[in-house]
Amino acid sequence: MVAAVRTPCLAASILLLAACSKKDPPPAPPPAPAVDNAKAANDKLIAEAKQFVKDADPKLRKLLVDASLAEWTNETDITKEHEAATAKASEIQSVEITKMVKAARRFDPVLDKLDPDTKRQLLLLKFQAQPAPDDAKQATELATTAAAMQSTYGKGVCAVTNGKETCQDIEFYGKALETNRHPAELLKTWKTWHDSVGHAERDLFSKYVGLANEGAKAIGFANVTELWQANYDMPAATFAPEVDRLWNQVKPLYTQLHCYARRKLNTMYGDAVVPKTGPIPAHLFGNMWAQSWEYLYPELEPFKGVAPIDVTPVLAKSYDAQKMVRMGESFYTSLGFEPLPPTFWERSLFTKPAGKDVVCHASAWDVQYNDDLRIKMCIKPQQEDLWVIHHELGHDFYFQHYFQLPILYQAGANDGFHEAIGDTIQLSMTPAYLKTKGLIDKADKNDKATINQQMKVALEKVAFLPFAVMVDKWRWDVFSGAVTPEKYNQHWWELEQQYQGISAPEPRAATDFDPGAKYHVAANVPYMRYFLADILQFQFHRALCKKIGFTGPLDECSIYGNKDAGAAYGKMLSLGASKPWQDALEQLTGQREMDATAILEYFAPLQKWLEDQNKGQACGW
Ligand code: X8Z
Ligand code: ZN
Repeated sequence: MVAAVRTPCLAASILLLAACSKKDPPPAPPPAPAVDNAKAANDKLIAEAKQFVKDADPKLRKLLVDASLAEWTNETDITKEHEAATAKASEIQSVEITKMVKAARRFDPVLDKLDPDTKRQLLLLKFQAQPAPDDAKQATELATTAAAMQSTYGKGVCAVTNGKETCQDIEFYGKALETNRHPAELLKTWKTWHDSVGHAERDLFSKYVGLANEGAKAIGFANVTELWQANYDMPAATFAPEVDRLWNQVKPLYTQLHCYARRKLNTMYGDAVVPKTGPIPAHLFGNMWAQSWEYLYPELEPFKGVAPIDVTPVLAKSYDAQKMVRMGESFYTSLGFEPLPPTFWERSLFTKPAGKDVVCHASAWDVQYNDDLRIKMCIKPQQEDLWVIHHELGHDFYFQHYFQLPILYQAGANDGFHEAIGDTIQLSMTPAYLKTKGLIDKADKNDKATINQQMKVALEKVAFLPFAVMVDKWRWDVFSGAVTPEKYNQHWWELEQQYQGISAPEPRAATDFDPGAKYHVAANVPYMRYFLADILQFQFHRALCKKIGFTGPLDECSIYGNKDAGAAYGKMLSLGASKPWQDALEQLTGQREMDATAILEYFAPLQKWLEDQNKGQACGW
C-alpha cells in the first residue's frame, strides 16, 4: 500500500485506486475509514510539502551562492580556469535544482490545499535556474557552452600577436560609435563587432538552444520559450498577447520619433545613406544595437541654444567612478533607504582592471544572497554611465530590501520590476535635481526647454521600446523551433525591421549571427524584462509622484529627498517575489495591470510636438 502512494491514479484521487488495479478488487472497505485514509494521506503530503520547502532553502542557498561566486570570479577576470569553474558550479546548480523540481512533483495533487507560502515557493522553484537535461553528458555540455558564450562576448574582438592574445571589448567598439558621424567608419566598427563577436557566438548558440530546450522539457515545459513565458503569474499563453497589447499602446509614439529621426538623418547624410522612406540603417544611431539613440541628441535637438542637459563636462572634470557611485547611493539614502554596506565599496568592480579581460556589461549582485551587494561596471565619467549606475543601484537596493526573505522569494515581483527600480529613480533626475547637485548650471523652465529635455529622455526610453520587444520575440521563435538555424539571422533582421523600422547596414549572410553581438543573447539573459521595465517605471513614477502630492507634469516631478515616497517604494521592494506581481503593483499604484498610459502621459508634450514636425510626412516604414 505504501508503494502505491506514488502511482498516478492515487495521485489523482485515492478513492479511484480500485479502478486502477488490474487484479480483482479486494472487498470494498467500509466507506468511513477510506475517507479517513485519504484525508490522512493528504495531510501527510501537505506536511511533507511544507517540510520540503523548508529543507530546500539552505540547499538552494548553497547552490546559488556557489554558482554566483564562481561567476563573479570569471566575469571580473576571464581565464580558462575561471570559466571552467563557472561551468562546473552552474552545472551542479542546474542538475541539483532540476532534481528538486522533479522531486516536488509529488506534491502536485495537494497543491491547491497548501498554504499560500508553500505553494508559491514550489511554483518559484521551477524558475531558479536553467534546468538541466536528463542526460548527464548534455547537462555538462549545456553548462560549458553557456560559460563559453559569456566569456567569448566578454573578451570581445581578439587577435594573437607573438603568441599572445589581446582583445578589445564592447567598451572600445561602443565608444567608437558614439560621436563619429562618418558612415563608412561607423560601418567598419559595426561590422568588426558583429562579424567577429556575433559570428563567434553562432555555433555555440545553436548548440545551446537544443540543450536548453532539453532542460526545459525535463521539468515539464514544451521548450525554453514556454518556460520563460510561464514566469509571470499568469498563464504562459497569455503573456505574449499582453506584451503585444502594451507595444500597441506605445507604437504611435515610437513611430513619430522614428519619423523625425529619419528626416534629420536623411538631411544629414543624404538619400544614399538614409532614404526618405523605409527603415533606417542600424549603424548610425551612436549605439551598437540602435537600442538607445541618446548620442544623436546634438543632431536631433529640437531647439538650439536652450539649456541642453549634458552632465558629462562636469563629470569629466571633477568626478571619478567612486564619486559617481556615491552620488547614486545618496539618491537612495535621501529616500530613507539604508546606505550600501561597507563590503559594497570593498568588493565591487568600478573600473576595468589593467591586463585582465572582464565582462564590462554592467550588472548588480548580491553574490551571497545575504546583503553582499556589489556592482560590476567599467565606469567612464559620462552621463550615460551615471544613469546606468542609478539603474544598477536599483537592483542592489531591491536586494537590500528582501535579502532576509526565504531564498525563493529573493527576486523581483517579476523580472521587469527588478529592471524598473533604478530606472524609476532616473525619471526623478530632472534638470532641477541635476542643478541642485551642481551637475548643470541652469535648469530653464519653458516650453522649449521641456521639449528638449523630453527629447533627451525619449532618445533613451522611447527609442528603446521596440528593440526591447524584438530581442525575445526572436528568441521565443528560436526556442520554440518556429525558426531554424539557417534562418536565425534573417529572422533577426525581419524583426528589427518590423518593430524598430531599422535595417542591416549592408546585406547579411545566413552564416552571420548578429543576435550574438548583443550581450543578453550571449549571456542567456531574458530580455522582455526591459520592455516591461520601460512601461512599469513610468507607472511607478506616476504613483510615487501622486503619493507625494505632486500635481504638475510628470517630467517635472522628482521624489529626491522624499521619505514618504521612499517608504511606499521600500514597502513594495520588501515583498520580493513573495506575492504575485499584480499584488505588488496594486500596493504601489492601485492598478493590477501593466499600463502604458503613464509613459504616454509623460511624453504627451513631445508626442504633440513630433506630430506637428512630422505633418505631411509618410511616417512608418
Ligand atoms: O543590461 C542592462 C543593464 C544591466 S541589467 C545595464 N540594460 C539593458 C541593455 O543594456 O541592453 C539596461 C537597459 C537595457
Ligand atoms: Zn538591470
